[in-house]
Amino acid sequence: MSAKNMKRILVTGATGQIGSELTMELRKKGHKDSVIAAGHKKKPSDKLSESGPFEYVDTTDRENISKVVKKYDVDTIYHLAAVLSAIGEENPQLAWHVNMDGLYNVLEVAREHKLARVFWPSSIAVFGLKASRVNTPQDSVLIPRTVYGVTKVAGELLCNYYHGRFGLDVRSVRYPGIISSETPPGGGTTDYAVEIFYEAIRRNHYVCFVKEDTVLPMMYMPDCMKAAIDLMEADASKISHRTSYNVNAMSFSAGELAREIQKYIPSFRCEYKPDFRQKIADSWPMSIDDFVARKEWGWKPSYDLTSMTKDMIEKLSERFAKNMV
Ligand code: AKB
Repeated sequence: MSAKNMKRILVTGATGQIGSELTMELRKKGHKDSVIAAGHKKKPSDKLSESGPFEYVDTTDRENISKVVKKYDVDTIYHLAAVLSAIGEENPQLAWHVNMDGLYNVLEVAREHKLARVFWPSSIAVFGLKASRVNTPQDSVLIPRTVYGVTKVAGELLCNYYHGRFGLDVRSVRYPGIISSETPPGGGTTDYAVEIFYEAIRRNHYVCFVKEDTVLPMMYMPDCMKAAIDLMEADASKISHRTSYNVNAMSFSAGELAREIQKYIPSFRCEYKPDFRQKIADSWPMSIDDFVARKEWGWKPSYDLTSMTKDMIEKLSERFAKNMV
């Protein structure tokens, strides 16, 4: 790729669960200096700060985003900075401020500077009790119970508006719970599906905050990154949904996950003590129908419960052995 045509990408939320790995993946795919990682308060890992540019950016401050976009001549933003569902329920005002003002600022900066493309993740949290919980269709009733879900529905509509009104090429997927071994998630309802691996390896014991038979849709990090990158690289003519796409990978209960882990760590024991997050989980789909994403831009995940668990145990065990956790 010539230097002139090279994309200059800004990743907000780059110290978070998805951002930390997606930044490295994008750097691997292109010139490392053309992917600018942006975090807010958290110190970046050495890997992140040594492999390319890093900036502190508060996405609730539009001028702050604008400055970085100008400094690096950014033409693409992956806007991942967000407050997740459980923290959102503890502090709804913060969730609204960070999620809505942050997205609005990113869209405004993208409009003003005529950026080529924006990626913004929505979530299965857009669905509520009025949507069918099994194979939830792409076009369903969206009446979420959480403020996080409310910000995701409003965000989807705002993205769709910016596309229709200003021609901004904004793209989005509705992520399920994301499972990964590099950076733990912070403050989501699906966090148990990551914590369980850390505690199984560290202590052979985990107290799970949802019931054993709670089923939710999940996705492994390589597929999570693939969904974002494939959608961003798809020809614009293939994309008919400018709200957000359902993307499915796997669905399992907390008990099924514990039993899969026991195949590698037979002494592992999981207890179930549901807390306020159970109610959130019970309002979300158990599985989602992603027919539209598969048809329009060729979405196809690679990992299921078996292959994800094997890879997670291997990767995390290695990180524990090297004292990297
Ligand atoms: C959360 O649990 O809040 C997130 C999500 C499903 O969007 N992981």
